[in-house]
Amino acid sequence: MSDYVPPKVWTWEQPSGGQFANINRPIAGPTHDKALPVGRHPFQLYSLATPNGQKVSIMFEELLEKGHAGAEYDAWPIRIGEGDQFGSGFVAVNPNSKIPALIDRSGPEPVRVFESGAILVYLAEKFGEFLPRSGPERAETLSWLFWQMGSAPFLGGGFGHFFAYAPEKIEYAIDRYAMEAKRQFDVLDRRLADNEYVAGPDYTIADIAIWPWYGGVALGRTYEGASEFLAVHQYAHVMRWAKQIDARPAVQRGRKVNKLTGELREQLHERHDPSDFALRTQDKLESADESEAVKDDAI
Ligand SMILES: N[C@@H](CCC(=O)N[C@@H](CS)C(=O)NCC(=O)O)C(=O)O
Repeated sequence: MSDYVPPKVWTWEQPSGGQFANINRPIAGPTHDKALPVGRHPFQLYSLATPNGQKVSIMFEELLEKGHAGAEYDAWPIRIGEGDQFGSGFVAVNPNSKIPALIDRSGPEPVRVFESGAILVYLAEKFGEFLPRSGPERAETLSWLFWQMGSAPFLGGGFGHFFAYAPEKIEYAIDRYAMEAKRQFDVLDRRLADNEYVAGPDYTIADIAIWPWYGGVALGRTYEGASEFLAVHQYAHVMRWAKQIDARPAVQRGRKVNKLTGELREQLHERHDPSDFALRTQDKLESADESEAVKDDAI
């Protein structure tokens, strides 16, 4: 038991400890001037291959897979461990200083979109894909999309943080969030018992949002030891769905975009063209930096 007694007023006196403490601040806004790079496509994505970042690169790759050439995009890595999210250019696109953030330059004025859920809806509406246009199917898809937005912070910021990243293992916190994470897996499992995809018979932006988080844990890719600790094999329908989505070519490409860590053949630091996925030349592999300070798998 800790003997910590909270003071009357909290002050920011020391780093909190734990992984990622260096990027946590109690204030918003830019810390430095830095313009964002701009490529040749209408869509400019500023991101990193965390679960939140993967959602958008998977969405772009799925749109391209469906033949929407207008969905070509440039994807630039935002090194959140080095504070890129606090640069003036990035804050102008997302005042919340978190990846992913998007600029659509296809119209007369650039349009900024931040928050992964908002970006998925924006792209789904623009291309008429992965989100039913009306009726109960649309309501169901949006319900699960917003379920992810409200639930995943308990899986990531709660369970993942205290299980994997906190400076000490606190039983109370791990118990509290393991309980909630398992409850959420059960919610998904019951839904997927009767439905091929989360929103029903069709693959939608709800799957695209939920899979990087819950599929990542189910497939043992996120938070080392978590899949065993949470006994994810109990959720047979989630496992079936996670593997099914993992096999999609667009998902396999999208996971690599802006990935700075892990196996070199899984990394694509910048994406500007479909051929970038094939261009894993020896030069690129040799110049890739394996010693990135921040893991980009899940924060
Ligand atoms: N609700 C946001 C969450 C985005 C988010 O938490 N991004 C993290 C990486 S996964 C980030 O940029 N963290 C940097 C920071 O907190 O400074 C979304 O869905 O887009």
